[in-house]
Amino acid sequence: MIKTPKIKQWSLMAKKERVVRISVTLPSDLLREFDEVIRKMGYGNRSKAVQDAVRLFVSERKWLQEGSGPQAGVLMLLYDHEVRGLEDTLTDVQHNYAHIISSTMHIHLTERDCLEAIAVKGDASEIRKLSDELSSKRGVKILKAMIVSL
Ligand code: NI
Repeated sequence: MIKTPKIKQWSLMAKKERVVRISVTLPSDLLREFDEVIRKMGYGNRSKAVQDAVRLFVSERKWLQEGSGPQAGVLMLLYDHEVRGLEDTLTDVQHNYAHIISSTMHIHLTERDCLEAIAVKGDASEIRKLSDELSSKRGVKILKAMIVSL
């Protein structure tokens, strides 16, 4: 049997998969906003936009549920560097996970806010542990993850 990488199988499947019609109830304001956004993006029809939105949602949340296996991506962290000891703590945590962190980019956003983009590659459970440790620190305002399974 020829083994193709998972990511390729997935994109092929997305193209060939049979489609199913569903009916969804939405608040009218949300639908209006959705239509406005997709119109500006140049979508010709709602179905394609909904498919893309669902796909994005699935890939964004799925990594959190996968117990193990290789993953890669970026953790984006927004924090207040004036919270005492936070910067040192975040650095310490990252040193503990040096085996899965390829690089970190630090951006001084405002007087107080710092943005860090942490590139990660490693086992799902390790990435999740790192993400949880970072986001639970006082002074960390947002942690967003963009992770794909390999
Ligand atoms: Ni900074």
